[in-house]
Amino acid sequence: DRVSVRRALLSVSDKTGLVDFAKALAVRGIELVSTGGTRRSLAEAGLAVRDVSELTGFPEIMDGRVKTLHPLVHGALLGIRDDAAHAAAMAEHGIQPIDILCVNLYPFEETRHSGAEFGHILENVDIGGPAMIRAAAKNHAYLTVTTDPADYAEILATLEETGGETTLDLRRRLAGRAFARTAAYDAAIADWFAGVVSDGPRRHASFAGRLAETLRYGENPHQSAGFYRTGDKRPGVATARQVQGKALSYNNINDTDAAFECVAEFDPNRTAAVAIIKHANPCGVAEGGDILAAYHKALACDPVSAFGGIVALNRRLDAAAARAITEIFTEVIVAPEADEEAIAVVAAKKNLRLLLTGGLPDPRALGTTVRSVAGGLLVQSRDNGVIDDLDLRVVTKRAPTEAEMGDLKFAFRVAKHVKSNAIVYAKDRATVGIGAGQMSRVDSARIAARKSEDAARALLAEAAGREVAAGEGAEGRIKPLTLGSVVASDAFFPFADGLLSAVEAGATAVIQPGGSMRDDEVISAADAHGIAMVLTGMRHFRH
Ligand code: 93A
Repeated sequence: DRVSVRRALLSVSDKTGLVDFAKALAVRGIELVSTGGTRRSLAEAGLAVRDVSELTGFPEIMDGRVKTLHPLVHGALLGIRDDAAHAAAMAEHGIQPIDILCVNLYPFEETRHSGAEFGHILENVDIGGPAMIRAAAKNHAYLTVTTDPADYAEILATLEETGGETTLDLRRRLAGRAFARTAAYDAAIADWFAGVVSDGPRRHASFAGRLAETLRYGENPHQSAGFYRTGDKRPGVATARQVQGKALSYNNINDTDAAFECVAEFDPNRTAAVAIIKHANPCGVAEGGDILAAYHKALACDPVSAFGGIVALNRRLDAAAARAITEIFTEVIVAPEADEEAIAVVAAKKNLRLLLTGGLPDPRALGTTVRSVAGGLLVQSRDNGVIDDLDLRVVTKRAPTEAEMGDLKFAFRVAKHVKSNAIVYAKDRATVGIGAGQMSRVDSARIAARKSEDAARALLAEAAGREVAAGEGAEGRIKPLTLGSVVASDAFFPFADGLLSAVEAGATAVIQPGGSMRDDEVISAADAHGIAMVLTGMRHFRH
């Protein structure tokens, strides 16, 4: 997978580091070929460099609009060297292979934001550069491509280490960066057009992907919105089949995604699981022997919030579960599959959206998440941390019992999908109190506990109703569901107060990442109350 380098083509608008890079190549005996302005810079620095028109036998024309767009250049970039026919074509047409392509593009982005007029900005749309970059990146089995002066040192270091060769690893990494660069460049052009030429909802087209659907509105009715698909085939809201119901709204799509990603944390071969989501936060998640049992347990956590929620299942929707779910107003049901009978049950609720995904996403899969900030995008790798893969450390005198440990893992799995600060109480593989999105962790803990009291009261009222009908009484039996529960925190407790408020609510074991300056204080507080505590070493912030 090593390729020795004999010829480099350099054509750059940003001349940063150019001369030093070219000099280092020349010292290695690498031949330099260049376009007009780049060639002049190199020649002025005293380097021997051939003009690309010498290579092609064709002059730069049309003010440079056509300078490298020539079969002798693109043949040199695209020819498969190990292919006999390609090699023969190269020989026949006198195509001299290029081993390093160093191109950075006309400064479209800078020009666009410089206040220049339309024609000048348009002239700064590079055509030949991206064509060469994409050709070289495609043919990275042989070529090294760089679009950024920041890469030069890395290339030179590899040449140095190998005595004048490039490695497949280097070429592949640089090819990836090159495609990212041309993608971003084209996105900037599309975005510029969108701001100049009004073309309805397609104005969002600068974001990655294809417009799949124009939505009625965004998060609020005064916001326009579209749904873009990236082409990623993993099961989820973007690839699901909508069996019935009204068109999905912006908020439905966002919440359904949150719901399905959450329930996918639970391996369907191990357990049935249900997640009920409101405003992108779980208001009840549970495991159960079957989907119906899991749904009842999930609903019990916060039946008030579940009204108008999104219900996600990790297994096939059956008729019994469909009947239970359709008893209360639900916006969306999302599941890998559904029985015919279940589909018929859901059909009675005309507006209810039923989405079938054909499978579950892999929580461990790599991926990227993107969000916009004023003037930019924040990009990060997907949170694919899974508790089963973590080294759990018991730090208290008392270790969790087996039952507590099962619930602790369950709660931490859920906490990953709750907006920070996240506090999740769980018992018998069901959430019994969820505190989400608070600025203080203590508040999240208190809210979760209070919600669990409300849920207990609701359950009691329901039981009382039944028992009154049966001539019995249910007075005086109210017990917050958090009594004897465990608690998960998405990030460490900065002070002991958050932990103490969980103790007050009746939790007997705690799971959290650890890593606070005051871990010792938090651990002592746990020991003082006979609480078992487990550290995960991994944080699950979600904002
Ligand atoms: O005008 S182009 O779209 N047509 C071309 O054939 C072409 N070849 C290279 N732009 C083209 N380039 C671009 O010229 C490169 O991407 C680079 O940004 C610039 C370098 O030109 P010079 O060496 O004359 O400064």
